Amino acid sequence: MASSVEAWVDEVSQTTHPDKVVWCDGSDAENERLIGQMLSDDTLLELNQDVHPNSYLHRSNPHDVARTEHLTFICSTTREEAGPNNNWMPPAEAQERVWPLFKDAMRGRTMYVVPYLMGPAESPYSKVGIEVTDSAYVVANMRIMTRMGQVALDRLEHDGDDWVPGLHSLGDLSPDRRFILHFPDTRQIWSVGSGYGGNALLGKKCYALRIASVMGRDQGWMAEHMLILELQAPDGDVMYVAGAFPSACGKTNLAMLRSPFEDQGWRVRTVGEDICWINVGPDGRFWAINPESGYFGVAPGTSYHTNPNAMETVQSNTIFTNVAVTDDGRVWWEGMDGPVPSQLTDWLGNPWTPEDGTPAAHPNSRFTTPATQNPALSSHWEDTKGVPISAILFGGRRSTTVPLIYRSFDWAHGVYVGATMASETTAAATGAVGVLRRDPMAMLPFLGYNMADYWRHWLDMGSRASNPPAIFQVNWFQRGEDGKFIWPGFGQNMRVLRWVYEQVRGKNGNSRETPVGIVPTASAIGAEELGLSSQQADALLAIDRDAWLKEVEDQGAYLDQYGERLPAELRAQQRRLLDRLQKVPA
Ligand code: GTP
Ligand code: SPV
Ligand code: MN
Repeated sequence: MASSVEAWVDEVSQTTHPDKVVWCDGSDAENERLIGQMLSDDTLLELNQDVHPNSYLHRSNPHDVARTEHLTFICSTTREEAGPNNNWMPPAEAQERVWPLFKDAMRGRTMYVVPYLMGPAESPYSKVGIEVTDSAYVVANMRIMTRMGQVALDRLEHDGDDWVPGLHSLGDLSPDRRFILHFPDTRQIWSVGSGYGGNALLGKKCYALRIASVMGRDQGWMAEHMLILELQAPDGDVMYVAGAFPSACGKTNLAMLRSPFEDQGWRVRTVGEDICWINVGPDGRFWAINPESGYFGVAPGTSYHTNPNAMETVQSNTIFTNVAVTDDGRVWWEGMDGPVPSQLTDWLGNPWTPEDGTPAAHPNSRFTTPATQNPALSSHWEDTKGVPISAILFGGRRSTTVPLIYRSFDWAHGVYVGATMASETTAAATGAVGVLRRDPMAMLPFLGYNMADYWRHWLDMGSRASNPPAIFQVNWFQRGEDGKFIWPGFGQNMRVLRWVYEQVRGKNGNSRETPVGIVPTASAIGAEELGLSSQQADALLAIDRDAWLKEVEDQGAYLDQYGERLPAELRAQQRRLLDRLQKVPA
């Protein structure tokens, strides 16, 4: 044990005053003890153990069901370092306003010290964190989501003082006394007042994205909100694709896609489904690792029809949060296969019938499940040097304007596409759902510094790589006049991946150039086979000049916020896009 860890734990307990301090080793015995304890104090409820072996239900506080972005802050020395993309709190104010919330916060509670490793055990890119928490539920989730215990302590022997402290307390769970703070200069995390997901599992968004993005900027690598998938072509050729989609916009589902063309040899396997750390390799390519070891996935919409691999993964050893439950102890959520049960207990613990008209499972209900249970897990998911990325997909929820897929012309154009992407908000964060907002690289809620500097970093990373990935934008979420999604999505996204593969491998037929980028033909995505009308295929792939003129204007206004810090290259890309669109006859 590094003495720096002991000193910090000591210091924290002198403020939080726990009744007991438990150093977690991540063992089965320890986990069983914690589960037993959580069953007895109702933190966990037992599910039908024949159907869901070693799986449990947790109902969170009803006011604590998603990330709270308005209570999330970057505590850099100056406001400019945090940028217009972040809430900023000066470190002195954090000390004054937030530190007192930790005073005596753990009286009557146990303080767990959780050492964890983000990334594969032997990878040079993996990093250690220590989370101190008074929530046993957080410990049980961290055990699934990270490599916890001895493996992290072993790593600490090598890395010495290079670890990130994360202090977490449930506090009183009131949103009025909830803060999620990140100190980029000292690389520390404080989180109080929430026990939910990205607010409380500090290895995930707080470390692996917000703090790691700052480390990546300083050390020449990238921490991204991306899935990583392995795509296999019929001749056995393998390609790795990364994808940045905002929260609840389809990363887990794409990473776990079961191909409808498996009999022809087109397959997808999962490397990661939420976070990706990228280094430039000696061969000039981007090499990516998945720092996590489990999936914290959105439950609603998951079914044997949409995502059979996920359904098989969550069969056992899974913690379900805020889902509904049947009278015989089976989990249920909206979108699950089969008829809607005539009665359930909803996510709040109340009796529920379909006539109630409310969702039985919370829209942001989740499963926490080990990656190793995924039947489609890539055999390379723990490769110490990572996997080489050939394509990056940027995607969001756009009812209109953005086509199913297009390819950018080059790296700088691709960075522009990522920098200006927008998406309709989802239940993954508290606040209004369905509101269109710019969410650059799907990192708006997850970047630890000024977005303009991040774009500069992206441009630089592309120059450092002699062979950077091709960049695409995707949109599974265009709606027709009936308000329904036009594209079938899920497994059928394989058709889009197939076109991506052909593009990257230089088979450039089946496409046409537009002012926005390179778009597939309707036959390349099998529009006819899917029974789409020519009108629907058109809507999926067309570039509406007037809509795009508005879009580009709005993109420009968004970039303006970053003032002098905005890389000139992005402004130039915006002008060129506008120019190309204006040349199209009205
Ligand atoms: P986070 O874990 O919040 O980062 O979300 P995510 O990006 O991993 O999204 P996820 O794959 O969990 O999907 C979120 C929601 O979108 C779920 O309800 C899915 O069923 C739905 N979804 C995913 N892929 C598709 C798709 O291709 N088409 C449609 N229509 N819905 C999709
Ligand atoms: C997201 O919101 O992007 C998630 C879920 O992956 S949470 O861990 O709660 O941030
Ligand atoms: Mn996510």
